[in-house]
Amino acid sequence: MKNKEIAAIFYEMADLLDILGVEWKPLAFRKAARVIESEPEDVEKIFRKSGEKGLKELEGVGDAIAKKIGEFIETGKVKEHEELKKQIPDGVESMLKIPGLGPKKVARLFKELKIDSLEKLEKLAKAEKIRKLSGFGEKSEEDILMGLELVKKGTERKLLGIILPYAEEIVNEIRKLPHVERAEVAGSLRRMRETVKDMDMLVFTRTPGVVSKAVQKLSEVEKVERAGDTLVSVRLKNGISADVRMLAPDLYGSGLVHFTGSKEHGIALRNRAIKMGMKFSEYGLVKGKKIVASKSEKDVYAALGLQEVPPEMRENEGEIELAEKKKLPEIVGYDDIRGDLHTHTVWSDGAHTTEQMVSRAVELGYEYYAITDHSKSDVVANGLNEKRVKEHMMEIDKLQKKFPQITLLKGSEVAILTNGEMDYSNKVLKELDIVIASIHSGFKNDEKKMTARMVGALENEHVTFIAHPTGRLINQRNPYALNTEKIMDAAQRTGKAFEINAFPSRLDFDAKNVHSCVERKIPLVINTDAHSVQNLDFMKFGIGQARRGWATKKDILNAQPLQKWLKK
Ligand code: DGT
Ligand code: CA
Ligand code: ZN
Repeated sequence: MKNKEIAAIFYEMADLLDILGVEWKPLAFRKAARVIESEPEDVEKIFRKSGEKGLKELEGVGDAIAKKIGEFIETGKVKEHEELKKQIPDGVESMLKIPGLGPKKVARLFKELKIDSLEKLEKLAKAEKIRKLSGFGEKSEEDILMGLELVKKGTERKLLGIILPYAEEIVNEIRKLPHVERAEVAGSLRRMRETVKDMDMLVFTRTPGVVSKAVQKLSEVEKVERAGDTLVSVRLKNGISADVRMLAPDLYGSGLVHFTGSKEHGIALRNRAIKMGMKFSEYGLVKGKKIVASKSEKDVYAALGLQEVPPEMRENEGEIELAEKKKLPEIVGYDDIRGDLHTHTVWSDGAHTTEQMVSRAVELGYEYYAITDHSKSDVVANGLNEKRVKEHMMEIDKLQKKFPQITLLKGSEVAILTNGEMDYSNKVLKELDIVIASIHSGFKNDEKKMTARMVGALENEHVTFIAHPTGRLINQRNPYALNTEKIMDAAQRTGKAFEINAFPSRLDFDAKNVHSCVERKIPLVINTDAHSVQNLDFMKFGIGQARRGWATKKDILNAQPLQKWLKK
């Protein structure tokens, strides 16, 4: 059904005509768009059956518009639409997304200030150039800047840690629908990319039509963008889009391989299939008319002469060559982590008591668990002075008696001060089982200084590892100016580890840096940096990045028994 697509074109034409200052026509296009998008009958069917005459029976559809609908159905395009787009840069059109900026204002910004992109709009608003136009004031400038933030947020890729749990919930709902045999998350979510554009889901069923309708009615669906028997595209209530594809159960393997991607990995597989005289798509690996493999991912890879590649490695970065030689690394598994080494409690800025956190760690089946509240200079985080460190240690000793099934480690997340010194003296550090070194201040130091601070911490004999080494916050803050080569050299020299922080907005080190550490044999630890009991469940996102960086169990200290690596 093309109704939605046609409506979208007419809406866009109305906007473009508005910007050009054309009168009346935009109104007519908008009216027709509204009628067409809510028309239950397939407009294409009406046209095929009774031509433009049939279309004109729809309200708001006259000669001119009926002609354009016909043109779109026949050619997939509307010529006038294409011509309008040529007259107005995309950036000008995108300004319409800013709340409060209508076509008239956008037209003036374009004509009078030559603003043709959101970047230029932001620049001139910040330079206080817009308030000089008549009809715009200081207030409109502020509104524009605020609106720009909103628009930017809407186009940003979303955090894996926020979207994956949501997607898993929806897939579980789908699994409960009648006629659904299996359902899975696919796309970048399944590959555990740190951010995702949208949600891709696959549903395996023998009656796609029935399932399609049920999916459209799920309570989380806000708007159905596209509905068919192979694909339902929806916008969910949290603002993210989801593509749900329906496939026959026998296509479980080929469907998953195709829609997990990445695109680059998929292209490489298809080329390989062609070289072997076959064709690959979601409908299977096919030779002539015979389906060679489609039921499981393993079957598909095997028929291509490959080991099964874990989803997190499917980026076409050398994994196919390794899979061909049967030399894929055995990457760390989601059940391999034996303890969390970076966690907080109410003693500093955590939400839960030490006992509540430890109870959850026991439930998670950990062998060991480190409590690492902030050090004294982190005043905003209610860091502990030396006296409170001692008191907290006594509490941990008591809890250890209460929870003999887990080894509790006394730790601290110790600030690396701007002068390069650690926030506690060596005498205090020596008492701790785990010393995490973190940068929480002086983010604007230059590269030389920042690198020196980090290297200094690595050279301190009591430090166990560096937390969130680059300091980046996804979509919010860039990494500090830091020479990662140099700090990796220092870690190699001192035998120290780096953290893969699993907190959704951090994921730091990222997969690329993880891979460098793996190549250099620098040990890693994966931790949640939990500030609440719920946060302890973030572990899998960190493991996902470790897997994306090809880390094996032996690259990860906390995937190994304590006595294998803890020197104290
Ligand atoms: P995203 O959405 O940007 O976070 O990343 P993906 O990988 O989920 O990309 P998406 O949603 O465009 O497509 C989902 C999967 O479908 C993708 O991983 C592989 C497959 N796919 C999509 N477009 C193409 C294509 O043009 N060629 C191939 N081979 N596969 C594609
Ligand atoms: Ca996707
Ligand atoms: Zn922390």
